[in-house]
Amino acid sequence: MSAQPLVFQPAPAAVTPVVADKWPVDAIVALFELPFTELLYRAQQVHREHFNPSEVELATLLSIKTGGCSEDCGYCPQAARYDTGVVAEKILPLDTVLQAAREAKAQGANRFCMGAAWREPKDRDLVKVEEMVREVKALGLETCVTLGMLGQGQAERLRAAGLDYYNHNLDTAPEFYGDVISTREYQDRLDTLGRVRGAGIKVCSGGIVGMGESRLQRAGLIAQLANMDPYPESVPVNNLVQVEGTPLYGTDPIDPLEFVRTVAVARITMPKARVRLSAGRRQMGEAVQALCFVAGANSIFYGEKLLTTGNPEIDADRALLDKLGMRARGTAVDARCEIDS
Ligand code: SAM
Ligand code: DTB
Ligand code: SF4
Repeated sequence: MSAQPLVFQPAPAAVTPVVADKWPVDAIVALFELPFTELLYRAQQVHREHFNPSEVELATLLSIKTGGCSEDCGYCPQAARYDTGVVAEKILPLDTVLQAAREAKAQGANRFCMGAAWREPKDRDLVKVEEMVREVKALGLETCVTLGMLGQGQAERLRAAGLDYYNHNLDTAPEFYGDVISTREYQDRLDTLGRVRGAGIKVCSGGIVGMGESRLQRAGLIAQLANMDPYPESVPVNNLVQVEGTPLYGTDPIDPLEFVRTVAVARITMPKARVRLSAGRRQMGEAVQALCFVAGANSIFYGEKLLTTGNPEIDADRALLDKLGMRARGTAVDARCEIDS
């Protein structure tokens, strides 16, 4: 048998598999376009597969560093460049933070979220936040911080301090983002979320509606979140709190039923996430909040203040939950267990 001549074959080109998005934007728009009752029915079905529909998580916020921020987020009262009446303060001392966390726990909060008006934390600030995380966690509360963009190694430091969640919102769809913020890019936000995930911290990420975006852009925001692999464990849906002096003050508010639709679509596309009915509840009324719970919201900010603006009084929230026959997470005797994500 004659030897086969050696023929050099070019190495096959590296093939990068194209992974199709789990939730294409048009599929999300189609959900938004369902008849309202059909959409809420589907959302409630998905919700009941993974959660007890009568149970709600209570997350208390504290601004640990208020105002004087260098960024230009068009919604934010804490940006130094807007005249909103918010006075810049230094980072709070540890004992003030711990006092607030003890009070939150006494009021029945599950999670304590600490927010700072920074573009990104400096390393010397992070040392103080690490201490806060350790001590708040030791009180038996879940911990969350939102400090802006994280640099190399910072997420790992927070994780080592015991941090459970990092909040960093995408805020809106990529194509509307530039209308709202110019001092950092959408990709910067995605990079920070990648660092948080990479460090083993649970991701809390959502956005704001009612900033003048279109329905397509609301669907675009949800597509960004729902197509992350894995999607965030916590998804805050904020309704813009309009603050005089910010560029977005005076924007036409979103139709309340469109807000409810947004919550329902978040629930359907991210079935195991905690969907938080976040900022804007004070302006919302009880009936719209009740619809949001039917649509699958199962977390709220709890306590009379968000970061710088108002939130419903604790007594009003207790009365609302009572009226709806709902209970705080962890307090129900017969609570069906959450299915871990
Ligand atoms: N400075 C950090 C950052 O921007 O990532 C953390 C604090 S910042 C105040 C956290 C989030 O609060 C923002 O990303 C935005 O989604 C939300 N937020 C700020 N002002 C708001 C407003 N007026 N209405 C609704 N949500 C708001
Ligand atoms: C989130 O999604 N909403 C919260 C929290 N994460 C940090 C902040 C809402 C801020 C509302 C305006 C204010 O009170 O300053
Ligand atoms: Fe600064 Fe955060 Fe407000 Fe933007 S949202 S201005 S980064 S505090």
